[in-house]
Amino acid sequence: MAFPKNFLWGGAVAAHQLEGGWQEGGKGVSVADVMTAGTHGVARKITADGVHPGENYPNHEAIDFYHRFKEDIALLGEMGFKCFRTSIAWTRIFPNGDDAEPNEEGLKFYDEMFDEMHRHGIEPVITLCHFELPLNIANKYGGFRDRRVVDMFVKFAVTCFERYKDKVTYWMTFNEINNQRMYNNDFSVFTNSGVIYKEGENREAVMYQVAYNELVASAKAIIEGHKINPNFKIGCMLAMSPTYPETCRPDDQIEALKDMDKSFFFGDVHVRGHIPSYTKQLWKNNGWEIKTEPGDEEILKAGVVDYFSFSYYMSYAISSLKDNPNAIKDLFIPGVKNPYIKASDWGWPIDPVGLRYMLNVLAERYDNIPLMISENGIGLHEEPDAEGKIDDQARIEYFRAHISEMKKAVEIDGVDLFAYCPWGPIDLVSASTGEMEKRYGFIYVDKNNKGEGTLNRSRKNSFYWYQKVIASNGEDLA
Ligand code: BGP
Repeated sequence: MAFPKNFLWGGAVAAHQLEGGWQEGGKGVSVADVMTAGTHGVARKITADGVHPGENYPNHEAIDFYHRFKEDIALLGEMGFKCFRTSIAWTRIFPNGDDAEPNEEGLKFYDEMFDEMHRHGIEPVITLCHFELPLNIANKYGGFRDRRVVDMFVKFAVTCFERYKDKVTYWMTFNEINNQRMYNNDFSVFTNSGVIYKEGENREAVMYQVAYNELVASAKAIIEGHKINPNFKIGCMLAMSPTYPETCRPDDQIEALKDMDKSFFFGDVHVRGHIPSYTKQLWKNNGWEIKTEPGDEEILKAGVVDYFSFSYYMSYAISSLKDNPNAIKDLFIPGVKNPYIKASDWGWPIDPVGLRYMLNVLAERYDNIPLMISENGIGLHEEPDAEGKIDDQARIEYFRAHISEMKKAVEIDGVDLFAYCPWGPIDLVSASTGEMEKRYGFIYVDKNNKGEGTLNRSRKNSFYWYQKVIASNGEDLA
């Protein structure tokens, strides 16, 4: 058998993409609540000054998990989930981020949710900050530009650790913390760090400052978490897409190496506990003074992660040639088109072998650290047929190919993989486009991009397929 007996098969979501109830239970407004719906190629609008009448804010209701979590968790239980990754909306606990006391109603909500998971034998895997910072932190403090926000995050983390210390073992600090490496993209710094750029400032330097502050915040939270419960497993979460050189042209190798370093910076600090020399050199070459505080070095060193988790959706290809005709013009996909692989309807390259490659790279770089695939999946256009059935063969094929590669990484390459959480086991709001119709689920939710629909849930064909995969511990992929 390739996978260990206690392998955690599950799925992953984030609070803002499925809960809804954006003004219920004392919840404050988050950065996700002021993002309108976009479409492929049209970025979501950020209305940081508040909610504008007449705009469509898909996260306000999302799929109403806030009221339906029992029914939804029962469906995940029926599929045989061993774990379920979701996040705690910071604004349910500290509505403004800088509140003196936590909101008891918000804390109770997650108590009930975690109890419900345990009733179904599902282990919660909890992200503390998944693109849903309190909007007040973005507007009043400039997000993580302000060092005081580090302590606000740590206070939030400690509140959660203390409250749920007997219900949650697996934690992660910041979701896809390395997305902001694409510093020119307004979406990533806003969702990662609550940052809105100012006219004329050096975006890359700002990004490194906020990233630095977040890495310190993460390390501090990990140190505190281990004091609260030494059995906690606290990890990081990065979006890991291998960057391949377009050709064997030596300059393409350098481009690919430098591109991967932008992500490894985050992973290296999380795992190795210090700023890597190549990043220090980059800061020096550019004359950027990243503000640090006395004691930070010790904090980074002590607050290293227990495991490394990553999302895997695609690989990139990169070229050293300027004006390369194969260049991809997409907000989220750098580089050039890879002629050897196909892409999804949203242009996301589909590369199962890249997953095995990434697992190997991480295992080798970080001395076989325990790994979790905390997201993986494909967004598809889907509609029920006349009998209400959804035959999502393309999803089954996507997962079959990815799990097969993951199996090779475990069985042949010996990587220490302990969990697999496909993204969006139930249809939810897309993070990048705000669409409902970019569907990832094994479970269909009746709601369209305009927000119309009954919100009824139904099982797609992949529901039964994944159920079988879990029951056979990954042996039966037929
Ligand atoms: C990751 C995020 C998720 C999620 C997923 C799919 O970047 O961590 O929140 O949404 O990607 O992306 P999308 O929803 O844009 O298709």
